[in-house]
Amino acid sequence: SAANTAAADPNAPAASAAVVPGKAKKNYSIQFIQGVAGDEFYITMQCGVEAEAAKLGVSVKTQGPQKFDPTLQKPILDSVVAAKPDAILIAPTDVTAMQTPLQAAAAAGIKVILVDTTTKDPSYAASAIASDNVGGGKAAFDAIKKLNPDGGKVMVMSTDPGVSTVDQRIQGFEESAKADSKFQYLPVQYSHNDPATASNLISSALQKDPDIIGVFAANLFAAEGTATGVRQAGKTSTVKIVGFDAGPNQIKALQEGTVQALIAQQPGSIGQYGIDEAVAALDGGQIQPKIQTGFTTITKENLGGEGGQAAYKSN
Ligand code: T6T
Repeated sequence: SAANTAAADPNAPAASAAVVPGKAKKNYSIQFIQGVAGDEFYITMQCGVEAEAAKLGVSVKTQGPQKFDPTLQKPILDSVVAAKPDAILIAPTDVTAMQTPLQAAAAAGIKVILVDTTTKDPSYAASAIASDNVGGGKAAFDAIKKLNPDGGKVMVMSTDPGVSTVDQRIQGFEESAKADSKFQYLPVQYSHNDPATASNLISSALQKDPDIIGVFAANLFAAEGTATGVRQAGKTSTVKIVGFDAGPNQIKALQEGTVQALIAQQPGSIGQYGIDEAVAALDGGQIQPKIQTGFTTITKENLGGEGGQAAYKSN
């Protein structure tokens, strides 16, 4: 299965997810709700969603909140549920706040497929598809260790507590860092998915601890802001940054040397499998309740090969 492949070799491409029907039995209406609009990770996922929907002959619409924020995502979900689509693909923005609204959507007879993030108790969902985020956090630590084998102070720049994906990445990174006596793990900073906030937070952190040797930036916007802050502090040569995600700005930062490694997810595949599972659930076919997709560690060295192919689309 995809899960086994990812566990055995994080660099292996995710195996094909589902028993994929050639065509859906009906032209179902499916709604995709992103974690946030305008994020290249979810834009790439949308491409996967739309391509698979066209292949299987179902209709899909996409929308997302202006910020990665449950108070903005919940009203979108509520209006989508009121329109009664056959299925909803959603990346919930908070493990707690989105739990009850999603349970209500499933109780209304709509098939719910979780893509990327999850909630506390996802038992209402027909299927959940996500990266190996704990594994990705561990891979981020391995990348920092490779760049700085002598160890030192490391910290994580996250978005918000309660976002399942980034919390799992932190968990993986923290476990690895604490297991290695050469490294000192500093408290996580929360930048609210805002690059300017991440930039300010890393500037202050570097004033307090000028000997930080590595930062794991747990998503695209955290990485963007961290790179800016480290560059403005003139610390690019001593502070190694490993970012999660591979949007166009992250690839540029890697090329310019302001970021040293990226953990690239497979958002297109997550979207594709999301549609497969929605159609399987609606057709009464064979569902895979849990699918784990892989990731690739990209550095300047492998950017032209497999790494380059892992980059996200910007539109
Ligand atoms: O890292 C992705 C996604 O996996 C995460 O849940 C939220 O942030 C991103 O969308 C990147 O901005």
